[in-house]
Amino acid sequence: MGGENAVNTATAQKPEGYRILNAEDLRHLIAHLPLARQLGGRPETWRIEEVGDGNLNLVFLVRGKGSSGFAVKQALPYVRLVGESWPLPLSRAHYEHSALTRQAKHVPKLVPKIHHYDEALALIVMELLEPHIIMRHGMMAGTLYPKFAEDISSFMAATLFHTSTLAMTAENFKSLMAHFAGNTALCNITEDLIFTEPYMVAENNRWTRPWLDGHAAKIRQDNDLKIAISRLKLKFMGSPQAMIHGDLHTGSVMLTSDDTRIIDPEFAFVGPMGFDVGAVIANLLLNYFSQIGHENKPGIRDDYRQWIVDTIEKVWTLFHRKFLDEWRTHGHGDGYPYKLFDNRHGTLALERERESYMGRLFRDTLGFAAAKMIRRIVGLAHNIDLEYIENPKIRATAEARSLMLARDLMVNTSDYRDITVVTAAARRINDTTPELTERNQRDED
Ligand code: SR1
Ligand code: MG
Repeated sequence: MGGENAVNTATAQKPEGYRILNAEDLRHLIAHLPLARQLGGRPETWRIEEVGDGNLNLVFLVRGKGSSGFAVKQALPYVRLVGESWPLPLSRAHYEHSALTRQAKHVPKLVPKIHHYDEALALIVMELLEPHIIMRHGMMAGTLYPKFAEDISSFMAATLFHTSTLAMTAENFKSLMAHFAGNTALCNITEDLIFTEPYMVAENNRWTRPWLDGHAAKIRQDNDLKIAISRLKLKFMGSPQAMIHGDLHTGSVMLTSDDTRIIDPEFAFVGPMGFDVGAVIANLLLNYFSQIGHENKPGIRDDYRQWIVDTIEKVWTLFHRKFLDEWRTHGHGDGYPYKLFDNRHGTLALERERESYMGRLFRDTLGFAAAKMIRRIVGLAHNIDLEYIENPKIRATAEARSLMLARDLMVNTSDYRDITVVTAAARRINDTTPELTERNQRDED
């Protein structure tokens, strides 16, 4: 797992002055910062708790007088999910801070405000998002988010377009690439956990046993799938299109019914745009298939399933429209030089090319979405949408259906002409694939 490199980089990048904070250390630290005034009251009265449930970091909530408060994120020098045996550079806080700052220039209302950054402690103090919750949790409870598709499509269209050469000069874009080029350890996690390990025997892999033993084995023997994932891996490593969030799943979204914030861009680097759009679609699809495990009566979540389907379709169609709008209005980057298309025929040709660009981006999106679905079922880090389904047979049924769609999306991508073909396939698989039984589980072996 990117072994020696990760260890060396982690050791080399641990800055002087770093220590892992506990609640009391943090109280002391904040008490000496000007932002302490915003909390009001004496430091002893602040309520501080560590609530991080992600795979990598510590997250503290600090509450002062009234509704005042902060969320404080500190990078640990290792992967929290695994422990100290897997070192990870603290520099990810630097990249996260940098990505948040850049995103805020384009979509200030869709990211958390930063109040303080301490490079040595790898610590970011942000606005406390309340009463927001992590989207994954809300979807597991069947909560509708009417603004989500609008907001996430605005976030992706603006952040991806404005950090690409469609909007930027070649010179500025190269500085951006250089800036994020050091985030190699985080990219390495993605390269291993998403694009490699689920397709081989690897210590990190796990799945719902014994139900999916046969499915996991099939994946490891499926050369068409292995070629397809390798092409996607090449694209991930070698397509610097824009500054991407890099981990845009529904655990990186905090929201209420009328406010959406995108958090946690520590995996940011200059990579393929479809990786972000695909992450959103993958996580909505996984949640769609997981609903069988969250409804207390068969069919009771049908309306919710319909909302997810509508949302998936809207995410793509709104993103498509907004990205093109940005391009038509602000397309002054070095990517498609305006002077080449400066007459009526040129304008028409450029407009056709824009549609063709979006077609390529759509296919990338589907491929990356499929990769993100498969890794959450047979790789190391799973989604609680599926993990929290207690009955393993039901969980495995939802997972098997997800794998079925993902495999087809990845291998037969060009059969999916538009997003409604994807949602129709999801619906068909969900409605017609029988639940796993002991017998068909054995048949898969
Ligand atoms: C070891 S880190 C596992 C996963 O957690 C993050 O959210 C990323 O998705 C990463 O792949
Ligand atoms: Mg995260």
